[in-house]
Amino acid sequence: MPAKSQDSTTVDLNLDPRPEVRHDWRLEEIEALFELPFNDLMFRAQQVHRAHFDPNAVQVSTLLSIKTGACPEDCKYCPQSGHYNTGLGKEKLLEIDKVVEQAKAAKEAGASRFCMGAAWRSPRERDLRVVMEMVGRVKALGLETCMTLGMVDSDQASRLAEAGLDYYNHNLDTSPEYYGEVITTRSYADRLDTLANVREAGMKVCSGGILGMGEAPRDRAALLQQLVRLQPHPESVPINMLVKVPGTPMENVEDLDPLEFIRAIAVARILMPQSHVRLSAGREQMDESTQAMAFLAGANSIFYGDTLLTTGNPQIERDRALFDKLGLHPEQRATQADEADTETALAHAIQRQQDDALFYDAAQA
Ligand code: SAM
Ligand code: DTB
Ligand code: SF4
Repeated sequence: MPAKSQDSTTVDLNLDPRPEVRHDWRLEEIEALFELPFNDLMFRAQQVHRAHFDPNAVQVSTLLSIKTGACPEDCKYCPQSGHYNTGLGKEKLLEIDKVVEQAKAAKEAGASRFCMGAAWRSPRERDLRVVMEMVGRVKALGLETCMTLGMVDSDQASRLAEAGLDYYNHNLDTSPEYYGEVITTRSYADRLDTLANVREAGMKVCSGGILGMGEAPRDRAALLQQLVRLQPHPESVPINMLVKVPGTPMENVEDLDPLEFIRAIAVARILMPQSHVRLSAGREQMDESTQAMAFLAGANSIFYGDTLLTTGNPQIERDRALFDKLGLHPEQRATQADEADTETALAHAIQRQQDDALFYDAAQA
């Protein structure tokens, strides 16, 4: 629990809101931010937020599970792990046309980014070819593209980048110290390797974690410290509140105080001033005031649409009403560079279709 007796007059609230972007935050410094009086922490987070972003703009992404269930990994939070019985069926990789249809609907509903997730340890060669084509087709709609497919090596990352993938999501999930309590089938170092491969390939990095998995306050600070060490900081930092799914080992874990969750968002905002911090999974279970506080703490991105990957998310109408109440608006992405990107993606998609047609003709001959 933060020290409630701290005299807020001792906290310097006139700090430069645009301090140098740092990667060397010490754990004690991060813990000290967590322990600030709540109002001081929120004030600082707002200062930093306003120095870098339109405070009323929220980036809007829509998620789609393109391959659901029967994952070989044992992540204790995850409804899609094949190790637990969560009643989720195993599905094949969705057809490209179906994915494009969903992406179009997401765009029409107001999303600027389309995130495609697969329950894989890492993509296999034949799947990679398919998802590369998906990227081109979705990007050609004028959407930013994001994928989360598990671990990728440098060759896979380069090919995804070449296909036009803008963002790759791979979460660190928790602190290095708590990690072993959550996942045993892939290591923290594996995750850092994937993030390095994504960065080296030139894609934008989306990486964050899950809170409310029974971790200690120090683990939340240590997770943020790991994220902040990445150079550059991840462009997108999803902060998920655990969605407790029956059948997973974490279904009965104790609730995290929502104020502790808000504190983590505020600290993430201060540590990574130029990143989009996403108020990610768990909004369905949050009241409007908690979500409003998360935006006040500097969250400026959400998942939008009735489902996340396999669990519920607020209905679109509810989110529209919340945005109206709070005077928020979706962040626009249209820049000339983006439009040029879209045209290139269209050209790549057409080229790949032609290549594939040749490939199949040759194989059938
Ligand atoms: N299989 C890939 C992987 O793990 O890299 C991609 C999909 S995985 C479902 C993406 C992320 O969703 C996980 O890293 C985790 O942070 C988040 N997630 C999964 N189940 C969750 C839950 N029950 N509550 C909150 N976040 C969850
Ligand atoms: C992230 O950090 N959260 C999203 C996305 N990245 C892929 C996933 C949340 C999944 C919640 C559980 C489910 O719907 O299956
Ligand atoms: Fe598989 Fe990803 Fe779920 Fe872990 S989080 S079990 S890797 S789908």
